[in-house]
Formats: sequence, C-alpha cells, structure tokens
Amino acid sequence: MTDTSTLCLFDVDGTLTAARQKATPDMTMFLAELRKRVRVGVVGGSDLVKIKEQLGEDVIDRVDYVFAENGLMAYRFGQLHSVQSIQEYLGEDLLQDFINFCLDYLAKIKLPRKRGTFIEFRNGMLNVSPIGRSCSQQERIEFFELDKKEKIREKFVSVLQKEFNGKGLAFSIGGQISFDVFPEGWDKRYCLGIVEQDSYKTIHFFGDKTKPGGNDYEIFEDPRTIGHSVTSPEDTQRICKDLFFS
Ligand code: M1P
Repeated sequence: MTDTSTLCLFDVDGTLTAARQKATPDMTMFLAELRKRVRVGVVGGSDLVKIKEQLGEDVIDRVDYVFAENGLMAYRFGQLHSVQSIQEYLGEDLLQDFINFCLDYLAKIKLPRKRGTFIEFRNGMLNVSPIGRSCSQQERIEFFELDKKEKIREKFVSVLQKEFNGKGLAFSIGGQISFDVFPEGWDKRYCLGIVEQDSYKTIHFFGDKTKPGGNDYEIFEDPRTIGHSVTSPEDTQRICKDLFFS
C-alpha cells in the first residue's frame, strides 16, 4: 500500500537523468516501483517541454506532481494546478530593460562558437544562454568545459546582480550552458507551497546542485524537506532503495 503521508521530490538533470538526457528504462521502472510505496514528484528548472523529452510524454500521469520551471508551471495528480507569468509579475518595463541589457552583454561576448536562442522566454522565468540553446550536444559539452575555466556564466550573473540590484530578481546556474532568472522566492521552494495542501508528514528532496548557488540549494536546505545530495541518477536510486525498499 502507498504511504500517502510521505512525498519524494526529485530534481531532474543530474538526479534522475544525465544533464538534458532521457531517463534510462531502469530509472523509469524504479520510479514506478517507488510510486507503489510513497508519493512521487519531480521539480525541474527546465520547462515542461524539456521535462517531457527527458522523462516521457506521459510523465504527468506517471508521477503525482510535475513541477516544471521550479513549480511555476505545476501539475498535481495529473491535472494542471497553476501557471505563473513572469511578465505579469515583473511588468513590461523591467522585463524589457532586463532583456535589452542581456542582449547587449551577449553581443559583446566572443566565444569559440555561438548558436541561436540566447534568451528563452518561459512562463515563470527567463533562461539565458551565452552559446545559445540550439547548440549541439558536442558544442554544449565544449561550452560547459570552457565555462568551468572562464566562469562566463558566473561573471554574467554577477554583472546582472549589480545592474538589477534591488529589483527583486534571482539567478540560478542549474545546468551546463545557461542560467535561469526569476523573481526572488520563485526558486524550487515554490513547489512546497503547492504540496502544503496535501499535508505530508515527510517530504524528501533529492538533488545534485545542493551547494550555495546551485538551483537545488534552497529546497535542499528548507526545514520543510529532508534533503539528500546525490552524485548521479544511480546514487539517487541507491539512496531511495535503502530508504524505501528494505
Ligand atoms: O534542470 C537544470 C537546468 O537545465 C537546463 O540547463 P542547461 O540547458 O543550461 O543545461 C535548463 O533548462 C535550465 O533552465 C535548468 O535550470
């Protein structure tokens, strides 16, 4: 019988799948087995299109909650629960000032390769990528390695933090080629407000970017969750099996 007083929430990239890759059949089976024991949810920084690419088109029916964009687009028990709008929240003026500043900064960066879709406009956040989201997998890895050395994203974010200080914006470097921008407080903790109505006794959270600055940090540290820091999808399964399969 399912223990409906326990919820396991999982980050996606690096926790259930390799970065921006599809879940393995083994992981899909594992989640189905786990769901027989406890309630299961996923909370990704990515938008719903990407989460579906990675976890399957029918992911909304295969877990209890899907929180895309940190929960700014939320599905609960197979139904759309709520969607936030960054343009309504920030207002057109600030939004345009921000986009224009980023475009100007992006135009001045010289990289070994630049592709397309430098700013992706989502429901509750913007995603900014110096190389451009339409790069190939190989170009993605190349940028990621360069960024580790040259801190291209970190420098960009610190310029934005200074320029937009006091405007209520938060920044998070969660993946390999981009960073997310959203109103303060709209990090992954946002989804905890949604599950509150289901009165869980225990909420476990599993993520790989749990250090300060990572996009799992705030929810991992939140007193409402028991945080688990994982090193890979295999590690996630190992920890869960110890907790729930014995
Ligand atoms: O889930 C983590 C991040 O995944 C993607 O990052 P990138 O493409 O840079 O690897 C993005 O969807 C990002 O929004 C998300 O936080």
